[in-house]
Amino acid sequence: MGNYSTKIDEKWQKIWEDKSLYKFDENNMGKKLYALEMFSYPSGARLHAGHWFNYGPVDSWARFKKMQGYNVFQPMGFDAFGLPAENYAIKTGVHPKDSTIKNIETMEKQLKAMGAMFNWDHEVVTCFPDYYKWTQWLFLKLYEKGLAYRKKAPVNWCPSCNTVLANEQVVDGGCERCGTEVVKKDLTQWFLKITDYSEELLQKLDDLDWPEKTKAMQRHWIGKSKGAEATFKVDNSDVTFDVFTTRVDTLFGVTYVVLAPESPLTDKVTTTEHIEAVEEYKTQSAKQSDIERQSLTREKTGVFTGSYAINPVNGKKVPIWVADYVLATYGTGAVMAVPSHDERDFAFATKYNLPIIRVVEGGDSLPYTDYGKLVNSSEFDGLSGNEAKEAIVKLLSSKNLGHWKVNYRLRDWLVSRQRYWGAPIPIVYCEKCGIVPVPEDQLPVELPYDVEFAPDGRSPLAKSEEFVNTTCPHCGGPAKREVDTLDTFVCSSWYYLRYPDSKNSDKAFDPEIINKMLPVDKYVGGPEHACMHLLYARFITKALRDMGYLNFDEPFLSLRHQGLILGPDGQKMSKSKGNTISPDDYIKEYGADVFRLYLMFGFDYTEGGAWSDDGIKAISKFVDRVERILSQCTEASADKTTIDKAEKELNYVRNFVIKSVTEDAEKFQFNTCVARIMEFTNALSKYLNEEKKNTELLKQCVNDFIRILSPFAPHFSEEMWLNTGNNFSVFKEAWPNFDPKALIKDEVEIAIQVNGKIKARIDIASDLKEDAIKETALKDDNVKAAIEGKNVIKVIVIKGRLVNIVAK
Ligand code: ANZ
Ligand code: ZN
Repeated sequence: MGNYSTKIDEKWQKIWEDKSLYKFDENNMGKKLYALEMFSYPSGARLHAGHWFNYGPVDSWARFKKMQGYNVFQPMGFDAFGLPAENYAIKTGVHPKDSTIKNIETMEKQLKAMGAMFNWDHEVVTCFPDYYKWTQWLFLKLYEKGLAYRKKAPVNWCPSCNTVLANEQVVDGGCERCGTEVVKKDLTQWFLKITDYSEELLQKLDDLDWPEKTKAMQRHWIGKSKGAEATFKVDNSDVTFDVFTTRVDTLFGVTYVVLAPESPLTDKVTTTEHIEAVEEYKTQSAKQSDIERQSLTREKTGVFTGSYAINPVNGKKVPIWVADYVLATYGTGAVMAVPSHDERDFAFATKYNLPIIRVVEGGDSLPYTDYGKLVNSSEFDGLSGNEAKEAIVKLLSSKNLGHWKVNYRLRDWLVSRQRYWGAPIPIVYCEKCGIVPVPEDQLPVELPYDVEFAPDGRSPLAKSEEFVNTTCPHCGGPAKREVDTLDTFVCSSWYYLRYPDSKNSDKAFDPEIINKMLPVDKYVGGPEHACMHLLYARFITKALRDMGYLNFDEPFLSLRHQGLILGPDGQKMSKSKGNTISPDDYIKEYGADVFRLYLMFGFDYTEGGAWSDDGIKAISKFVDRVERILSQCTEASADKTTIDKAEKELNYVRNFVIKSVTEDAEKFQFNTCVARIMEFTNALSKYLNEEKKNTELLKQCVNDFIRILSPFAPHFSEEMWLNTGNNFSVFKEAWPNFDPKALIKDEVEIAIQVNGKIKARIDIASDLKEDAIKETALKDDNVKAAIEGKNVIKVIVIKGRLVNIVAK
């Protein structure tokens, strides 16, 4: 048994803190490195293996960068508003503020036990007034700039969480948090105008060092679509409307048009005898989610409005239908239907016996959704898809009946929440003055403590007379406060800007500091944030830039996602399955470094995988072995100075390992880093068996070994560094360099096969020419015996590895 334990952890954590070893040096901005892990939610379930997997390996990476000379800033904090604390309060009666503060205390302790280089003097907690004051300030700035607005709209409502949700928080038709099916409600809510930035949010993705999959998800979510708008006139009426289409080349194939049930146009065009059916249909479709409505496989439904529209290109009259496969919120909320070349239109037309006219050649049957030469399209017949689009848009625009058009799927971000535990929206409603923003010098609008927060679909703050009733900042008359709180994603959309200047009481942050400290150089967190936090933060950065508070475009230049650590059964950890791994117990037993090393060695960082107790035991044994070998290395006595083969081999491994670990750590390939360090351990152990040892070389090896191990096992390595006669601290040391010359082997071992069976292994000069290798191989005694009496038919040389002889 080795000496390493939590005692060693505690000893070094205290020394590090006493000596402020990890303090960020504000005077060395040239080498600043902002390493950021997504901050955590202060949950009663404490710090779990997933948090550890996010923070531990990234801290190792940051330590590696520190040793490379970077001035590392690695802050930590808490995303402390939100529903779990409120739901817990409803269940237990413990106030969200009290439970949150208690959870933060526990998690801080746990995080400290990890021994990461966190800059605790920069901690932020989003539910404290000194933070949310500035979240409210941010909202007011967006409002001033026209980027926050209030509107009545059909919004997503989670009946279980009793609040509205942003589009991004609806996953497969369900609430992102609880999975309950989301319904539509007409409500007046606050929105942030993220759509003003659709194009930039899309374009700038190209330059980011982010996982391709995450970029693809954002691209898809932003959903840029290039097409055209064409204007249809309602027959016997002055009403006209536009449709958005990506296939304007199929305009001659339109046999009906469809309006979304919620489109204001629907009521305008519906004739008297169809009102009843249309109203009935509207009620039905309000109950469906957008996902259901867009599903390709779902049975199409719809009703006729009684009106007809005129096709702008050929004057043909086509019926106007209402159907819920058309969404009111996309394009113009109206679609020209081409059943011959669109699957949904085809299914609909088939069901309701509407005509189907082919206008594009190709395919055996309809619908044919690819491009091809036009047919049944009068003067456009014979044109290719692109030619036809150009020609038809040209014709339409000459008649003022159409033009090119780009659409985005991205919608504005709904930020009102009908819940208690969040930052109050700093707005007052005055009978005389209308919407009045709370002046900056009156911030924060404090969240009152004594509130009945049991949810009933209304905002809990509405029940607090004391909170609601106020005076108008503008006219001094009676006014009422906004009672909704902000989506917690607003709090987390700017926390990385607060960290470097977290104590500032005059401003959200000092632009001078922030412009030097940001962008974040490496951001690490879960992939589930792809289209929420990671999109919101980019938007807020751009908005603040345009208001003059920042001078950079993107908050996170380089992003990595950690994988998921599963329970020992390979299932997602959950209390109900009883397969959760509590880091605390393991740390008590093995020490923080063994826990961290196991996470880094046992899993591919971006993949994760199933927990294994055997795995962590093996790592614990490895750490003990390292301790033993290092002490044997230091105790070995000097016997000689000449350089022999064993020394060369050890020196080769040493340099190879330094090179590999440097490259792999950079790429977040931590498992191979640890594997290489294990190889180094084996090489040292082997060399210790030599009868005569070069202690100078051993000393250098031990020195390098501890330095490259230190980011991965920080406490243990400090102890080893001290034990091997060095001065505090290994983290003040430079990361070792490798000697490229030591990596050129002058001899290599190759295997010789005869008819597929290995007959010999020989050492040859590594620069030996192919012919000479063949000759040497054929001269070997074992080989000679194996080919005795046979004809050598072929000799194949695979350089540096193998000679293959075929003989019959
Ligand atoms: C006629 C047509 C013919 C279409 C054809 C497609 C194929 P993206 O790529 O997603 O932008 N569309 C337009 N607005 C819609 C809405 N509010 N709800 C549902 N569908 C809508 O898709 C654009 C296509 O989706 C448009 O092109 C339109 O159908 C439909 F052979 O117009 B198309
Ligand atoms: Zn007023």
